[in-house]
Amino acid sequence: MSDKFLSKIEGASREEIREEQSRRLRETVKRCYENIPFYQKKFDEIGLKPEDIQTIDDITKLPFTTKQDLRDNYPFGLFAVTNDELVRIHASSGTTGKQTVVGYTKGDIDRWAECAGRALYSIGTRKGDKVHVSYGYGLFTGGLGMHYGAEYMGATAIPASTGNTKRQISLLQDFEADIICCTPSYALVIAETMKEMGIDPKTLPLRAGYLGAEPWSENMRKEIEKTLAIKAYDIYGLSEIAGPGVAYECEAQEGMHICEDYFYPEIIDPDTLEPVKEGEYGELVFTCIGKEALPLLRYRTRDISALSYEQCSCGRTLVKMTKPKGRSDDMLIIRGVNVFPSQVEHVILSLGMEPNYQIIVDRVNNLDTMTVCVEMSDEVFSDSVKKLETTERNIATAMQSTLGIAAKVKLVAPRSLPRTEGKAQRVIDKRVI
Ligand code: DLL
Repeated sequence: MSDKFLSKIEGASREEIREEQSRRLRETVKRCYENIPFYQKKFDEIGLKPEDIQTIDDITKLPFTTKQDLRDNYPFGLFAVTNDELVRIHASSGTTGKQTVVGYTKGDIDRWAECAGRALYSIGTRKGDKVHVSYGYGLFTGGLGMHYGAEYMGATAIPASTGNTKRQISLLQDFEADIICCTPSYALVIAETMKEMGIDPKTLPLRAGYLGAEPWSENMRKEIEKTLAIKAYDIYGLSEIAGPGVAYECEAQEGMHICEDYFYPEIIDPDTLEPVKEGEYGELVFTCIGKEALPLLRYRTRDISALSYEQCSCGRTLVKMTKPKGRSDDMLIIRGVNVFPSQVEHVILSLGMEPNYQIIVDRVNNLDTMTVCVEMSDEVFSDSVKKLETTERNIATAMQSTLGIAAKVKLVAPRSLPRTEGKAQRVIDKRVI
């Protein structure tokens, strides 16, 4: 370990990084071809042999992988190892019956912990510091990801998990945490609750927050820094690739450094699938070049971002990505849970309702809210008020169990929702982030 960075590679020359990437890509491609029938079939279809991949520049010859491929191979079909080598499983939040399941070997967990550890180190966390982790612990990668990262780099992890904000604040006071890890929206809830409790955030030793798992703006950063009296840093990740720590903002805050020795990034045009020029926005694609259990090739994240290879003033040479500025699909992130409008539709239709609905997402008191307006048929419309209330409740219950988050359901009059000639506007996102 150097003093400046947690891992030497963070400051290595571009040639050294490329060499390491090429070596790991060759290994990964071989591993995929030999152990994952899905990839073997894809390679054979396009006449690609593992030996055709020699350097990192050959990566564009490889096929893409999508979330649908993970779903189609649910739960373990894309794993390159047998179950006895797995030490952990996570799953993505809020999907229907078939979730996106990800697995890790012991080595995968170590490398992921290293990435989350690099992140914490880069914002000045050191041995002796306490890291209060308020991301959810569970199938979601946020809690355990940052927990292992803190332990890996020698700090003290406080596994607070989510919920019970007043208790979280007492813990922050009593244990004197230095760093908090949570979603940006939850950071604001904590700030607001502190105010209600009459606690001045400046009286706490808390100095920084590692905030991510959902999109947030520069304005939100300012608001958090002011109301919580901390420095707010961005951290990015996705379960398919590892979890938090795939990319992280350092103290210089000039973009998020990607752990590109483990997760090789590309930016493509989501329509043509061709790479775009450096600095241009497009869809972020990752190839896991240091994963044993789930080494995904050219995984389409759907996040829209841009890359910069300009050296950072912190001295790190690792490529940087901009804050994701949207998605190339219709996935919504509501209170940290991934929600697809198609899931809402599935619930509504499965309960015999009409396929006319609208999802209204808003942010009230810094927390995301979701209201689903469902149009009634003439028949349902003539039901008694009591029966309509029961129908609303039934839809809400089904929604909660399918999506994993609560949604308010409002039955609306027949033919009252707007109709369009083209694509229906299913989602109205009123959040200003
Ligand atoms: O959200 C992992 C994570 C946990 C990242 C804690 C950071 C902190 P998933 O639930 O699989 O994993 O969701 C991944 O969330 O594709 C992005 O669309 C979005 N996302 C994650 N981090 C950021 C961020 C975790 N910093 C999806 N800014 C990703 C904007 C983010 N969007």
